[in-house]
Amino acid sequence: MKKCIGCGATLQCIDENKEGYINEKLIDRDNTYCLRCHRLRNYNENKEVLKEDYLKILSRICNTDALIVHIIDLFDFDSTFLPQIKRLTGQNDCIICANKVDLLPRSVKPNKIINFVRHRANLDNFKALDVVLTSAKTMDNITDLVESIMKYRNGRKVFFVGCCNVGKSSIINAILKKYSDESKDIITTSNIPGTTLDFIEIHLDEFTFIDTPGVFNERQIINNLSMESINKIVPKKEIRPINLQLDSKQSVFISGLARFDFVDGDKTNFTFYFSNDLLVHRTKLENADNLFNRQIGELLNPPKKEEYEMLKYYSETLNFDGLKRYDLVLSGLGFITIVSKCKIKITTIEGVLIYTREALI
Ligand SMILES: Nc1nc2c(ncn2[C@@H]2O[C@H](COP(=O)(O)OP(=O)(O)OP(=O)(O)O)[C@@H](O)[C@H]2O)c(=O)[nH]1
Ligand SMILES: [Mg+2]
Repeated sequence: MKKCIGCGATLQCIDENKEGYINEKLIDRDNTYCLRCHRLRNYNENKEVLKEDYLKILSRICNTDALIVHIIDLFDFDSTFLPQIKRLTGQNDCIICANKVDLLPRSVKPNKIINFVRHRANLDNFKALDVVLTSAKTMDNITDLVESIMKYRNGRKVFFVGCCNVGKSSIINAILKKYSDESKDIITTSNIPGTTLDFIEIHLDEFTFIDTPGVFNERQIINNLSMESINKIVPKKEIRPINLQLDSKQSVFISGLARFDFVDGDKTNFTFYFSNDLLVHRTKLENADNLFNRQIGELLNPPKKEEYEMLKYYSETLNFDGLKRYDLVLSGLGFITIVSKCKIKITTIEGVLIYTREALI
C-alpha cells in the first residue's frame, strides 16, 4: 500500500472525496503527494476529506516501545498541553517540546518558560524527561531537541504527538533540513487543523521519526472561527507588546474578542501581548457597551459580524494584590501583564480560558 509522503494517507484512485486520492496516472511514481496535499502545498487551498479517527490511529502507539515527543504550542499552552497523551500512548517515556517560541517577545527568559511548563506538567502529574523550547520557523533549538531525543531514545522509535496545528510536521521538516540534504519541507504543513492524516515514518541515519495526526481539541480557538479571523488571531511573528497607562473606569478592547475593564485601583501600567494584527483599543468604561454594540464586526473585528452571531461571551472579575507581577492569560489569544493592586473584569468568548500566572516577562 503506497502512502502520501505529505500527510500519510493511503493513496487511492477511487474516491476524490476521501483521503489519499490521487489520479491513477500518478500513482506509480515514487514519493508522491495526494491531491489534497498538492493543493495545500501549492495553493494553500484545503480540500475537505473524510478523515479517519485520529484516536484510533494514535492508539497504535500503545503497543510500541517508543519515545514520545509531546509538542505543544507555547502561544496556546492551555489548549495544547495534553496530559492524556500519556494514556493515549501507553505510558511511554516523554519529552515536552514547547514550540513556536519565536512568537513570544525575545525579552521572555527561556528558563522562566521552561519552569512554567514544568510547573504545569507537575500539577497534572505529567512526567516529562525533558522540556525543550523550539521554533520550527526560526530553527531555534532544533539541535537541542535532537540531542535530547538522542539522550533518551535508547534505540526506540520516536513519535511526535500533540494537538492539531502545534507544529509536529514542521518540527520534523526542520530536523530534516538541519540534519540531511533536504532544503524544502517534505511533510505537508498548513494552518488548517488536521493536515496530517496518518503516521508518516521518516528514517534519518539510525533514527525513526514518526509524525502523527493532531489530536482534535475542541477548546482550541481555531475550531470556532473562520480562516480569515484565525489568521489575525494567531501571531505570525514576534509579538510587539502594547503598554498602556490606564485610570480606573477605563476599558480596553482586544478587537471584538475580549474586553478588559479596569474596575478599581490607582493609575497604573498594563502591557498587552496579542497578535500584532489585533486591535488594542482604549475607551471609557461607561462608553464600552455602546462602542461594542456599534462596532462589533466592524472596528472590533475579528470576529466578523456573522461569526459574532454564533459566539457566546462570559466574564470574570479578578483581584490582583500588586505584590508580584502577574499575567492575566486568555488562552489562545494572548495575555496582559498586571503590576499593581487592582480589580479587573475581563470578558471574552467561550472556549477561551481565563487564568492568571506569575508574569513570564
Ligand atoms: N510562528 C511559528 N509557526 C509555526 C511553528 N511551527 C509551526 N508553525 C506553523 O503552525 C502551523 C501548523 O503547523 P503544522 O506543522 O502543520 O502543525 P501539525 O501539528 O503538524 O498540525 P496537524 O497535522 O494538523 O496536526 C503552520 O502554519 C506552521 O507554519 C513555529 O515554530 N513558529
Ligand atoms: Mg501535521
